[in-house]
Amino acid sequence: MSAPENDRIARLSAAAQRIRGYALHMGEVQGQGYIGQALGVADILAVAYGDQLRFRPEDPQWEDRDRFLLSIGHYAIALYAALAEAGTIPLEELDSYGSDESRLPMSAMASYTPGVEISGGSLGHGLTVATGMALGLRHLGNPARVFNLLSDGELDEGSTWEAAMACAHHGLDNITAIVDVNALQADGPTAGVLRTEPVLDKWQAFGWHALRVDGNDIAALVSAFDEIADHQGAPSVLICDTRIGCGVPLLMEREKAHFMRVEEHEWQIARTQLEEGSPR
Ligand SMILES: Cc1ncc(C[n+]2csc(CCOP(=O)(O)OP(=O)(O)O)c2C)c(N)n1
Ligand SMILES: [Mg+2]
Repeated sequence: MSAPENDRIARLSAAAQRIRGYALHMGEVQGQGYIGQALGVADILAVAYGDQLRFRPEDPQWEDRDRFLLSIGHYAIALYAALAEAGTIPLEELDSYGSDESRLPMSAMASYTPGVEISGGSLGHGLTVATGMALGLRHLGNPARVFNLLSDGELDEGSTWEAAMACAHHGLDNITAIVDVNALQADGPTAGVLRTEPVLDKWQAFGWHALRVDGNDIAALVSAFDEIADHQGAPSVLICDTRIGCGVPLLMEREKAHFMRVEEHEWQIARTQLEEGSPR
């Protein structure tokens, strides 16, 4: 790898670790939350916000911005951490996470938070909204791109596949779906709730340019996103296999990881493990 490329990976890896740190901090404010997912998608968000998206942190409504749509409202903690790293949300504001007067509710809501494009909660709607936005931008001749981060649980929803068909039909190459395959849902392992594999083949069959990478490998993410940015004529999907709790072994080992409660004495252990750069 060339020296500038090494620098790029090192810079994004450091950003991902800070995003993990911010997520842990917010988790500690509430004592619980969707912390495992945030640690799992931190690398994806670091590359998206630190390398791929065109946006102005001080002007979240800039009309030429690339749109990043989080359809999984419960991953809000991950998005706030990324927006703090990007400079859209002041770092001090993370202390208010989840409190009554806060702009940072536990489930993402567009009207509350700068940089949050859509409200989440009801799963399976992000890609439908993204489709409309991508069509609208193309109609206006606006070169901005639309990214949608969705979960493997959202692949259970018919609306996701309806949108997938529409994107391919309209040749929306300004749209990139990112699927967080953490192999988990609220009711247990994805494979047991509703089998979604082979995920790559399904998106390809729906007419998408589809890639699959280790979603906790920054170098792999960067090269996949670069390839997608150059791809024309069809929508792209980046399927990311991620590890819940990545970077913090204590939390990776939790049995029921969908919603984590972390004991008071465990936060220090989690922080230390993250700072030590524990094996992932
Ligand atoms: C339409 C809809 N159905 C059900 C739910 C309840 N629900 C909340 S989170 C969740 C799990 C979905 O899977 P995924 O997003 O992959 O979960 P995770 O990886 O965070 O465990 C479910 C079913 C919902 N929010 N929306
Ligand atoms: Mg999941």
